[in-house]
Amino acid sequence: MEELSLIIDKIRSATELDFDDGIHLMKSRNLSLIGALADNVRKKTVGDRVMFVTNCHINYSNICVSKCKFCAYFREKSQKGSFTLTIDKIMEKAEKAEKMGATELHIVGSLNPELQFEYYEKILSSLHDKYPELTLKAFTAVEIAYLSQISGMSVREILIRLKRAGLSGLPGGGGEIFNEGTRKKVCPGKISGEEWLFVMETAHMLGLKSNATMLYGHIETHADIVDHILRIRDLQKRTGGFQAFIPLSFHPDNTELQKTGLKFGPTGFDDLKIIAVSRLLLNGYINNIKAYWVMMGEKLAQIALHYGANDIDGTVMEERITHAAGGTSPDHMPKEKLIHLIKNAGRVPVERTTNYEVIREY
Ligand code: V47
Repeated sequence: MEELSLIIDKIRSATELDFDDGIHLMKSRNLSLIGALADNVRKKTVGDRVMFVTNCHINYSNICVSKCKFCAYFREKSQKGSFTLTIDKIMEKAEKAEKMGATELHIVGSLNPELQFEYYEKILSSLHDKYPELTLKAFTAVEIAYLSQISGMSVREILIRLKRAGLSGLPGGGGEIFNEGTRKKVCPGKISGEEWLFVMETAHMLGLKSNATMLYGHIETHADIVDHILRIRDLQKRTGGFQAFIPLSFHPDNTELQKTGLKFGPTGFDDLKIIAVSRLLLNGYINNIKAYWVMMGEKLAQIALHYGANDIDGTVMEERITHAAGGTSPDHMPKEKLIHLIKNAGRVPVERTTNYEVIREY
């Protein structure tokens, strides 16, 4: 308790926490206290509602030149299991999702050198024409930067064209960990943290909202984690364009990092601490902290609702990235089950739109 007393005073007086406070929190083993502090901030900021979305993930391809060392999802074109979906196939998946009541399509894939910009534009325009009610949250900042690179258009032009084709906003993927040294070790083929933030800033300036993620539990340090969250906070102060922060719990199975000797991902203790520290560091700037049940597991994601999280993501319907890396959660979750998990945690389930408008309170 004493070790955190200065931080407790700051939280009580609504003073912004700084880098050193973040390190202090990360080093502390007093999870129950940190969790209680975060839970209290959560209650004051967003109350007892827990948000979820009826959504469907569509992965259009897994053929990728980035070859990140934490990723078990990508394949070479010649490898067994490689795939690229046709527009027709994507439409089929969207039809199924719409029939199941989805309000959001979460569309991400890979850096596939055989696909041209027009393919991405066509995905959006075809979906938007046929299903104008569906919100299209598509393509990470990394994919946007790649499209700029292969097409010669600026990031801004790419985003303007995709927005015109039906893009509503960007998912938060590809953030990984911003620190240059660590990033070079885990994803040397990917854009830098600065570039990721630049794409997000450009999107926000164009009125496209986005999420932000952080991949943790691999080789990063406490300083990397705090630095990552604070850089997101800094951008949020300028744009206000991030809707949610989503810490992603690393799954090592079938990854290059596992082959280099990294046997284990984060523990449950780490998962809950990161949720709580995220809530405390982002307090006043990003109101929605998401416990992504696919990566955390449904039971821990439920507990995370008492450690600062107020969002549990959605029905998902078809998940490939975590499952390729040994994830054991189901790849979809019926709405009724999400409602049950939230109610059982003593919270009020609220189905939301992608942009956090209330659809229905249960
Ligand atoms: O960018 C890849 C991560 C992300 C592994 O914005 C891994 O609403 C753990 O960003 N173990 C994609 N994580 C998922 C993502 C996401 C998910 C749900 C909601 C939203 C949103 C975004 O998954 C990648 C990468 O950071 N990832 N491999 C792995 N082995």
